[in-house]
Amino acid sequence: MRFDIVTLFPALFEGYLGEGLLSKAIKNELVDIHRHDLREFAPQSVHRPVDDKPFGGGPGMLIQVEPTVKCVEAVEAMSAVRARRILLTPGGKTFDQRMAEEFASDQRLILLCGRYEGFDQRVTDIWQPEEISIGDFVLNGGEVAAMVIIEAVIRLIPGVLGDQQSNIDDSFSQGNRLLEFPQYTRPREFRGHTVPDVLTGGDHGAIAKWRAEQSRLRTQSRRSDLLAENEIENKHPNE
Ligand code: 6GU
Repeated sequence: MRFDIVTLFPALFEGYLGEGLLSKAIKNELVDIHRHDLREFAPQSVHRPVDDKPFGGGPGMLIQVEPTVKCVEAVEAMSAVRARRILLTPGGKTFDQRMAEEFASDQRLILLCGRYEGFDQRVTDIWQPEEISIGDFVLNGGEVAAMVIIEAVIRLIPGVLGDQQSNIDDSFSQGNRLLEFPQYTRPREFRGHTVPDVLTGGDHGAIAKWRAEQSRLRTQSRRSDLLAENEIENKHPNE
């Protein structure tokens, strides 16, 4: 799978791409990540500006339509593979595991990262990307959000994780839209805190039942919105 990241700060991704699961996936040619500096499409003046003040007034600066559209069009033409177009903005649709699963089945994603107060509206009107946010808070730019999306997506590409089962057990993954149950490893006792007996008893039926119960309890107390969602989804059409 190919990712094209369009950003004013390509160096922000350096450490990120060089470590852990992601660098292994790149080495094994499961993912191919290209970074593109939006500023290379700015006018050939000394400072190469890509931003300007908003018409109508207001705080901050906007990234201009011309360098952005020229950049994403050039990036698109770098490969014959059709790309899903994503613009990262706090005003977008909230990213979730379902979207990660959908993106993981694509061959190519272009991630356009905003800075400042965002892009001129005509970037969206002309290029027609999907606008995506990673949650209800404001970041300085879309770069960290792009990393979040890349990380959530590459974990779903076959061969990237050591143990594919962990994808299925993880909170929010396919077949389990509830939170994960608590887990323990050695020692059995630390500062008077012990491992629940059921986990060391060897009764696998009882363990599965306990874990399902714990998932439900945890979800009920922390994220009751997920329980409501699951009930709607699992309902038989005649019910
Ligand atoms: Cl995608 N960008 C910015 N700047 N802030 C965000 C975001 C994106 N998602 C949540 N907050």
